[in-house]
Amino acid sequence: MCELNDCTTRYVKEGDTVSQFDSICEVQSDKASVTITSRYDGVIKKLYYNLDDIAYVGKPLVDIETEALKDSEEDVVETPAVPHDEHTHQEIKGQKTLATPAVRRLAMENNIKLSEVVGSGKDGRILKEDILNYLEKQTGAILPPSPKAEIMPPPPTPKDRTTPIPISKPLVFTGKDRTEPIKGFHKTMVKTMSAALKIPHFGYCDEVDLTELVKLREELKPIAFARGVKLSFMPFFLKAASLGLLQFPILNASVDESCQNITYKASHNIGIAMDTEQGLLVPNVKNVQICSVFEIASELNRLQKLGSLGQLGTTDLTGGTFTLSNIGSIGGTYAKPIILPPEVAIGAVGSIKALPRFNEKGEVYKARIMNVSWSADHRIIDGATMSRFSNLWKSYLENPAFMLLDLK
Ligand code: CAO
Repeated sequence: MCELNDCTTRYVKEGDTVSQFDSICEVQSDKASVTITSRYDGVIKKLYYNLDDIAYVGKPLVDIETEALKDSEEDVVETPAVPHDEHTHQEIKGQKTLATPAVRRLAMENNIKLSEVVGSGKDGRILKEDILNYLEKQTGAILPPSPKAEIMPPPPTPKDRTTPIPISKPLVFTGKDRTEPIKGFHKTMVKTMSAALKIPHFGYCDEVDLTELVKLREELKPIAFARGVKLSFMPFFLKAASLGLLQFPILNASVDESCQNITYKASHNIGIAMDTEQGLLVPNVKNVQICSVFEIASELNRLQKLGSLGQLGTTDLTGGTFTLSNIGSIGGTYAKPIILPPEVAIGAVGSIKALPRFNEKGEVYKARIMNVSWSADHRIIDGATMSRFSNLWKSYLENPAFMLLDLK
């Protein structure tokens, strides 16, 4: 069967002049998204697809009339299979030009060749500022800030998220049903979740008192921030899970289709369910067992930034061995998480809420309570194991100092 890619952004229209390596469009498969660049200098004669159309791999994408072929025929750029690697790289005369699609768009809108701009970002990445500086030098013009700014605003707090969500498109009641194809990353969700249906899920829930962790994070947050990293609760949840997985390796395992063999994974590549504009994505933090809480936070920041830009690559999205889902950053108390095969366990946490609880002396205090819901593959994991793992995870989070004893 032919692979399909969805056209998600188009940078050119018919009649536009393009140079080699100029961006033509972005396409997205169920694995990754990629910017397609022109192989020729010439004029766009025909576009074969509209935005959101499905482009077929190997079929024409655009016709480009080149100088050499002006009086004969046009060259064709075909839809490539989306590669499974980083997709913000572009080869120019043996050199790589690094820039996000938003920066490429800005350059294109101002007729600037990326190859002429010196990038001030990491590894020579071209930033929005570099384009603006270049333009200022060329024309003396200062561009107003683009609505699709490169610097992302801070992510919304849960409070913001629970306020009514503005509707970008006015809802027009047509009275007619609407059918649309399932595309891009949603196709992955269909495949993964259909496969997950074959797994007999065992569910287990508990509540965790995060009063101490809330205090600790308040202390550490400004320190991490001063070192350029936003410290949420997730890095602690991941580290505590990894310490637990060292004691219960069956939860960080995979089982073959016929259930004959279990493979215990050496790495704790912990996936994080991420709510992005493209839908649910689950990138993973690699080797959590050898990372500090700060390193996990830094990696999570990187994944969140890429997720918000729609730029998560295949390396980040594959190889997970265990998953945590923080649905509580949006809302809710309980969940029924679905295992991502070939993994065998997943946890979902709800919102941290201020609730009355009793201390050891029987006095009521204001506790910070979060619920956790685990699902485990009951073919190879029994309820007692799940419960013991959960108790250990919970004890690390309720008494963060315990973690110190086991941190390497
Ligand atoms: N309860 C209360 N506050 C929470 C919280 C929770 N469960 N989770 C996060 N917060 C707080 C954070 O601490 C942070 O607060 P500060 O601004 O004071 O630092 C703020 O909310 C924003 O956090 P965040 O969401 O940016 O970061 P995170 O590391 O906590 O979560 C991520 C990252 C990717 C898990 C989250 O953004 C997300 O996408 N969650 C949705 C997951 C999802 O869709 N799950 C369903 C999967 S099945 O379809």
